[in-house]
Amino acid sequence: MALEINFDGLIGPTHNYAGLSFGNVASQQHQDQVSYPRKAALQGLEKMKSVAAMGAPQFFLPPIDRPNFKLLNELGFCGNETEIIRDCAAANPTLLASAYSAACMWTANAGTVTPSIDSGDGKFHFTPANLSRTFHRSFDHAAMRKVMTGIFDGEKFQIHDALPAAYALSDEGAANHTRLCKSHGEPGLHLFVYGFDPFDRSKSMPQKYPARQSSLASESIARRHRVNDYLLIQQTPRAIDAGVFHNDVISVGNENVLLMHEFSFVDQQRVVESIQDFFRDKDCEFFPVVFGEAELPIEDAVGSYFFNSQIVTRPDGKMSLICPQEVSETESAARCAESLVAGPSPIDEVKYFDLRQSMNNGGGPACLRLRVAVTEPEFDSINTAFQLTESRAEQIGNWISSHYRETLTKADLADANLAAESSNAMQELAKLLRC
Ligand code: SUG
Repeated sequence: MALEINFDGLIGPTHNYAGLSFGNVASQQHQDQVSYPRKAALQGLEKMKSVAAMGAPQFFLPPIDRPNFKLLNELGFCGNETEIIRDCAAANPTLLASAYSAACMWTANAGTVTPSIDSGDGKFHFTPANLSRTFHRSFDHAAMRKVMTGIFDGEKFQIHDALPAAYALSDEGAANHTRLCKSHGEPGLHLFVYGFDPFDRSKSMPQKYPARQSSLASESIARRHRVNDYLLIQQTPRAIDAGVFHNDVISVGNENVLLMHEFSFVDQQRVVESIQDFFRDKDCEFFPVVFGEAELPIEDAVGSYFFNSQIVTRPDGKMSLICPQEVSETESAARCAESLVAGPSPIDEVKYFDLRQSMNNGGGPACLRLRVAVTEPEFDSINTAFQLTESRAEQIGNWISSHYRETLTKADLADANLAAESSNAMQELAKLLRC
């Protein structure tokens, strides 16, 4: 027996809109708008509670302490915390916003997981993503590794260091990786989707926005995790230029279902055939669902985040599509969701969630969760402090309500009280998780 756990990122108290992600249309569109950290965190919590109620084990990853004073020290700001914030706000407000970023909430970028059943050495592997293409996220991997080591403790879990932080190895984790399988406990086929190949200039590249995932990073992770069965697939430059900065903005899979746009992958027909071969060998029906540009224009896919829906297998074996509310508000995307439910795949219901605060920074339901398939003995050795039981959800809800500000503006980041409040909130969370 095996099961798939969702690890959602608990949205941190400094959630703000600083427009830091070039190529992420929502982040750019909401630059300098007022953010609502309390609402953001409660929206994320509601989604977690609903998924847990559907019978899928739900855990969470705590936010990383922000602002990142270590970074600011390294970049030459010194004195006490109030002075550091004051001086950085005066010298470079964008740098201060980067140090305050709550982007670790999108745990689909926390790293890449290989379940033990899919690894040549029989171990569970995790590599934190170096996120070296986005400055404000590029310092999270060490803290992420520490958190994961505390949760997955023991010989059967191999928690690696992030890949070296080089352009040629830039890695954005599970957002560019999909595991397909007959059921979560059966061996899987891993789709590693990259945006650029640092060693092959003949491959087409996006012209407008940066490609984030390197093929060398994807290939290296597959190798170090000893992944038995995988495909390396190039994302279309056209999609990246339309604002698809991660593969999970244009494709989503679960077990034997894969939803794609017609512009998801280079050489898409060959990709689908290779997946079909995998499922034929396993004697399992495969459901590839391709949405064409005519029924779902790529701008609508990006605007609604239809493909960033989360597919959850329920205990009865059927699947639910967890969609952002924006899908129901986008005619073409809403029609695609309806046609999916009416079609032959195991997806038989759609649930809409208001995740607007995260969505405004380019993070939908699937961005907020990292999928972790484990065997039952592995599950039994995971640190359950991070499991979202009903009582834990209540504690976390109260913690959010008493420690988070209602609103945050760019100017608020220069207020040293925010740093003190955030640090206090993190200490209270640590206490709560210890008891
Ligand atoms: O890396 N946004 C994140 C969104 C990540 C979404 N994750 C997945 N697709 N899996 C990013 O672009 C916005 C930060 C800002 O603008 O302040 C940001 O980092």
